[in-house]
Amino acid sequence: MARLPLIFAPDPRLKKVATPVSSVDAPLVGLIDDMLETMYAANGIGLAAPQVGELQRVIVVDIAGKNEPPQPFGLVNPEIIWADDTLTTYNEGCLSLPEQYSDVVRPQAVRVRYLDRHNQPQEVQADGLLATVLQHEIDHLNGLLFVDHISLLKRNMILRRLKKWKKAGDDV
Ligand code: GNR
Ligand code: NI
Repeated sequence: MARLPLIFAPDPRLKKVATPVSSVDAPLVGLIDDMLETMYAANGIGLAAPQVGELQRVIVVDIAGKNEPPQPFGLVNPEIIWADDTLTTYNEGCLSLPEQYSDVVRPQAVRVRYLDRHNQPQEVQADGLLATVLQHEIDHLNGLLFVDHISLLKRNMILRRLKKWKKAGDDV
């Protein structure tokens, strides 16, 4: 397993539509495990392959709390096949937009079809935080960030703050 370097907005790779995986093979399982390691190291609860520069339709999630056993989840070619009409608001963050947060409105529950690490089709129905994170990660596969769901004013504010954050880091 290896930790992969994260990329940050406005990297153009974060705006691309990722390619479907044709079959889940050993190298792809390796990518899933490296993404899980990268997510845990960054204290994230989700990670999409484009965030490590891999334009493939692969996401990982683990929303288990600090004092719970880990629940690693790898989803390949995830697809939302049902979304609740009821919406919910969550204060979202993103490893590609470090230290920036905003309320985002999304369906409060979704059903997702995907391939697991054994190349088997699976479905998961989720609500609450897991539903939010699954939608956030699937957005990444379609070139969308959480800031694409908020007002232009708030988006520009966040992108401007991020530029400052990057500059401060470069100066160290
Ligand atoms: O770690 C993360 N936390 C989070 C909090 C609220 C809504 C979504 C997320 S996902 C984010 C990790 C990430 O950027 N995944 O793409
Ligand atoms: Ni993200």
